[in-house]
Amino acid sequence: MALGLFKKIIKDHLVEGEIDSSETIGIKVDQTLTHDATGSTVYLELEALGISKIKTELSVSYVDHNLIQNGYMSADDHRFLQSSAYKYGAFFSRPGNGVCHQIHLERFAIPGKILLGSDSHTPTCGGIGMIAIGVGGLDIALTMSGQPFYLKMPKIINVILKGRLQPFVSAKDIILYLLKIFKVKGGVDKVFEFSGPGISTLSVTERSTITNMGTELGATTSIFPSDSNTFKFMKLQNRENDFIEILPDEDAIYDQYFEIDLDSLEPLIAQPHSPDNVVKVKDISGIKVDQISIGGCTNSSVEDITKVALILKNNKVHPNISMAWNPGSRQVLQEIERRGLLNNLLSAGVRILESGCGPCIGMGFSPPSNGVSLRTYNRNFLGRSKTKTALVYLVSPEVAAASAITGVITDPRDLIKKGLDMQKINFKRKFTINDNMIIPPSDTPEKLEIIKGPNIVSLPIKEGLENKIEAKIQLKLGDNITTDDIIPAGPDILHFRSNLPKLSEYTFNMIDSNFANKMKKDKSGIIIGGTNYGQGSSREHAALTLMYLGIKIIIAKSFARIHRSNLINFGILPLTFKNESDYNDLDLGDVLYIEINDLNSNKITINNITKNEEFDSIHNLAEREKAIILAGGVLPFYRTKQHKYLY
Ligand code: MIC
Ligand code: SF4
Repeated sequence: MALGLFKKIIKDHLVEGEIDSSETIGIKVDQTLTHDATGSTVYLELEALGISKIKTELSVSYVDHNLIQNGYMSADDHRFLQSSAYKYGAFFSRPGNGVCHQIHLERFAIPGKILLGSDSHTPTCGGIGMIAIGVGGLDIALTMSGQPFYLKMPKIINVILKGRLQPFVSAKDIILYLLKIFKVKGGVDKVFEFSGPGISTLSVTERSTITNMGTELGATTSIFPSDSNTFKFMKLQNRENDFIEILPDEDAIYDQYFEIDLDSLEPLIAQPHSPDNVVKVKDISGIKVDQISIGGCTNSSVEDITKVALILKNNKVHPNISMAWNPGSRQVLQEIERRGLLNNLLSAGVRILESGCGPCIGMGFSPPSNGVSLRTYNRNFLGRSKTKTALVYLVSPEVAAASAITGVITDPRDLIKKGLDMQKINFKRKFTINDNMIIPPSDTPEKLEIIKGPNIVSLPIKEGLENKIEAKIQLKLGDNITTDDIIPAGPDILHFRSNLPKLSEYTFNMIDSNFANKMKKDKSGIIIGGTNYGQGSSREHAALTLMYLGIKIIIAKSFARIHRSNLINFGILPLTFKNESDYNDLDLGDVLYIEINDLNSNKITINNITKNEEFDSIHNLAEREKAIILAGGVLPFYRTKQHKYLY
């Protein structure tokens, strides 16, 4: 049977289930990536699971999110991660080497393989022709210990690209256009597979900008074929030996088709506070800008920063604007320096930050009060920049650079200069490859010790789910609640990711500053959510802290994919309303009574004791998920080692 690319790769890795169903399948995973903000928990989970050696072909532990080392806590985390990587058999990318996705693409990604990452933007590597999926940390820990990864077989949308982007319109505009059409939940349980004549005009890093931000569609992943452009990229990286061509079968059939005419696209911009709030740049041009930041993992390639450096050449950053660049990787920084372009940025007045996530996750360079910030990143959720009053817009590098010169939001086509044809940026020389910041696994792990600082606390193991639950609604929320809303990041909090009791105090603190205190008093509770509850990052801490505080059940109109899995992994029951209108009848403080009955029936009737009313909910759990929930989560489930899901 003719297969598309995603299904072809899945077929090669299938250990359970059918590719032509919409049921759960099990797949073998080749590679994993973790980073410091999620990775320390992953290594604590390996400890809790009693694993001593990683079984994947390749696992890499990156340090890119919390680089500040203000005090001992993050420095201890880095040392813990480095010693754990040595001990378990992972590669370790040292702090300052760059963002996991950019480095993985440069140095480790291989067409045709399957990569799981404990970060939602793992699909970045889909640009090279591999399946790359963002998941919660426990799913990573399980695959690192040799278990298959289970997912619901997604529907595949074939995005057919035709034509060619016009000057000053870029790959970022393709993904912003998709967000404008499909919105932040349009991709849930879907894969975006790109094809068509237009793909030959896009380099691997342009493709990766698109697959990176496909995450904001809620998609399971996005993928491009591996073709001659992929070979060119791998050759630049001195990795042509890892190249294989993988194309979809010509007559492959997809679940849905969507066509984009690249010639007709224009520069686009996502307005505050959601990546899908997209309009044309020309429709809002002229808004005064206070701050611009470029880099991160969406637009972090040498091509991207070359465009910025060419536009800024012999120009100055407007005096009212503070502009910074956090390079995606050290390789990008070195390459720009070698090509003589770093000087364009420095002369124009761009601040050079360390290679890493930086301002994208609120680690410094926050905008001023009520400030307008243009960012080439992928998320502009309220408060993510750490300035709650700021207005953050998401743009392409071209729009960022043009606006830096004028001081206001600017369509770069208004600044077109003769001879500045961005489409001609073409790299022929191999990049300077320096892997000094990547430490390979140790040959003598038995001689090494894992070093834990005082802030690194082992994980609790939860009891199984009770059959009868009576609990109060502790929070009632609207649509599209993000994991940043549930447990924020930033310099004050990030170092508590390895210290659950401390971290849990910050749960929902941007929405209800008394939430953790209420939970400490009541010790149990239920949360009510709207649609797409838990969108955004993969941080399993958004489930872990709720488990720790005693939340038993979340009833929502719908869930984001990764967060729903994280809830199950930590033994919190995710239920959806059978009739969405029942959401309106629930109020904060209502006491609900629920009988689980081994989750035998997909429908669970809930009794609102306070209002003396009843409504129905649905769990839609696969068999394995039911068993995990009943056991109290993945940790107690796998520790029993007595079930058929153990390989
Ligand atoms: C993000 O962009 O939100 C993060 C920070 O990279 C997260 C990971 C995390 O919360 O640790 C993600 O995207 O998964
Ligand atoms: Fe880092 Fe931002 Fe990318 Fe998340 S989205 S991995 S915080 S650069």
